[in-house]
Amino acid sequence: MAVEQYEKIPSAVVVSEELRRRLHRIWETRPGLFGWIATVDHKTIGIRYIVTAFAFLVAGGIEALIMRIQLAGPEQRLISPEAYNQLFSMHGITMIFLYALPILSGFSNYLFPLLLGTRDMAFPRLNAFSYWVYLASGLFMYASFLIGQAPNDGWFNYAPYSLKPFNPGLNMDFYALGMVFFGISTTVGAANFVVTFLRNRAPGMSINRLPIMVWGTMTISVGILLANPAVSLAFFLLWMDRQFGTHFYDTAGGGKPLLWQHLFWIFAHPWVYIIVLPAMGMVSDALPVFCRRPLVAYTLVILGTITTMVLGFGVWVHHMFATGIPFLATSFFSGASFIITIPSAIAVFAWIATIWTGRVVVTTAFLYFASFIAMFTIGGVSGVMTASVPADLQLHDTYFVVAHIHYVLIGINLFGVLGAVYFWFPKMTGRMLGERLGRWNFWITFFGFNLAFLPMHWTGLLGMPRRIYTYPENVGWTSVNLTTTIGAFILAVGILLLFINVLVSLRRGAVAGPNPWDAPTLEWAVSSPPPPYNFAVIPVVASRHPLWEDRLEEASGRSSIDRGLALDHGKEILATSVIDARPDAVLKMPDDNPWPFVLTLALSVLFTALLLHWWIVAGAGAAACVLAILIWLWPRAELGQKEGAAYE
Ligand code: HEM
Ligand SMILES: [Cu+2]
Repeated sequence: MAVEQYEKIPSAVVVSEELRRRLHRIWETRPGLFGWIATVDHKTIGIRYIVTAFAFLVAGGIEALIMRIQLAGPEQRLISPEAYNQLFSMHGITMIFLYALPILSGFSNYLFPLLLGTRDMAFPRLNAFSYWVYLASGLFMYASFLIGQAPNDGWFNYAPYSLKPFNPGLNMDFYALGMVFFGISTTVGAANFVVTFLRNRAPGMSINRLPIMVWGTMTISVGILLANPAVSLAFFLLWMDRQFGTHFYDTAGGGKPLLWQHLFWIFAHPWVYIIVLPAMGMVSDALPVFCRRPLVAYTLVILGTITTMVLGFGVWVHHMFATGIPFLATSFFSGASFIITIPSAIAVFAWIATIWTGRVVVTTAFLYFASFIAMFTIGGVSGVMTASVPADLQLHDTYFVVAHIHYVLIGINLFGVLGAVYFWFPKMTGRMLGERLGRWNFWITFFGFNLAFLPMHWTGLLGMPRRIYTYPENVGWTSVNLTTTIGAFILAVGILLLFINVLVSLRRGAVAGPNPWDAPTLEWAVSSPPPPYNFAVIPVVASRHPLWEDRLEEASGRSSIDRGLALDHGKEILATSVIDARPDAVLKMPDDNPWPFVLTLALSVLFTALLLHWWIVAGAGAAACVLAILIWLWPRAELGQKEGAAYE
């Protein structure tokens, strides 16, 4: 719909203080404990996700540092082999599940409605629920440390070592049930992103005008919905094997350990793209701001994002080259793994071209994004090396692979996220992060990371297997390991500086104003931090860069930000059509609601009881869940939907 047409709508109003006050009253979360538990504000939930994910990053980081002290020299006896097993397993689980995805969900939750020009996510209560379940399932898995029985078979948890005869404690049960629990959070979260993407955009924000991170999150959300069932099933079957003596994975009863590997990796390879694509999206949106030009090859980058996700479902067997599967299968999956580098390379070239043809403003955020590109490339190249079967048979289960995963995960996820923190912190808090401390933070993190992980490629080539708690003196692994340990501590100091910067800037940072970076997208059109209702009137979008329309020629008209629909008869947002974002209907949004929290408590009781075999309590927990869902979903008169006829 053209903006001109939209402006003729009789009900469009100009923003006024009166309107702002009214919207504030409608959208504000109630104060006190009730409001804290019951809030459904996507901004609060987003920040909770980010803070919690950083807390888990610190936990996972401490686990890593303990491992690195143990590995600093040969024949050390700081921790027992069993403790080492639990540490590397919880480290991987924490980083992959409790940090890497949730941190991105945090940014997406905070930013989605702001980027899309709306007032909340499609399902605000589900959003609160997905956060609470994430927190509860994370604490559930971490509770295993309290009884000294944390998961101890690595994050990929191969059978048969995970089966009862070899692993009689509760370790595996914590992981198995914890992952089924956690899967609830990611599934409902993903559904929420998909629907918000499809139906809750500002009028005129057609799908070719969306920020890339929105596309990235949408793509991985579909990926999560397809991948998650495999892992929930895998862990459920494992739990059955362990509790009830079924034989899915156990060879003695005719089961197949390889079934585990297939189910796990058909989930987990897509997952590694799931935890990087939104970070790539954030860089695609934020990097161009510091190059003072739009991203090069917008459409190709989006197609590359989608292609990566689709191909990501067809390469899982490259984790299983060493299992003795038929030659034909290895060739196919090797080929597929080579092909998947093409769409990622497109993004890399697009970023480089954007820097190349832009006018670069060097900030801490920019430094993170630029180094992200370099490390992405290093991690990508070591990945292609392992995609070749003969090379992989040498490299498999050595430290080379550990170097590779850290280059991609820290390089893409962590560095992208750190840049994003510098970029969006002003929006979230109203204050700038200190640039001076920022430079220290960046250079120390960057140096520490590379000092730790670059030599690790050699550690692997020298033949050091991963997941060993110590090594003998005369095999030539000592100096590389010592270097890695020193690098790891420097990296930790770098991250610490970020936290210091955040704490200092929250109090004393320069006041940001709505758009400190002179950025083009809608979140920068509102105050920092944004008011509870985000936009006083629903904006109308005429181009991909609404705030740069005065200097770019791409817009057919002008976006309208202070004149539009007020939607102030209660908590209301606009539903728009899937492709062109034409207004469809006015949706009534739910108020603060404690039931997502209560349902999470009931689920926690259920899972804890299953863990401890308290079957009666488990039954009660399940009944409580049903009850909580019923109350939550009970139809209420005030939550209706108004037909949008008046807006056509
Ligand atoms: C302070 C930074 C970090 C250090 C020093 C570090 C160090 C380590 C070490 C020593 C291992 C165990 C290797 C072994 O014995 O096999 C490991 C494994 C692993 N790390 Fe990290 N790591 C760090 C950050 C991260 C991050 C940010 C991620 C992901 C986002 C990550 C993901 C993994 C994974 C998936 C494994 C494999 C676990 C397994 O074998 O089951 N790490 N890391
Ligand atoms: Cu893979």
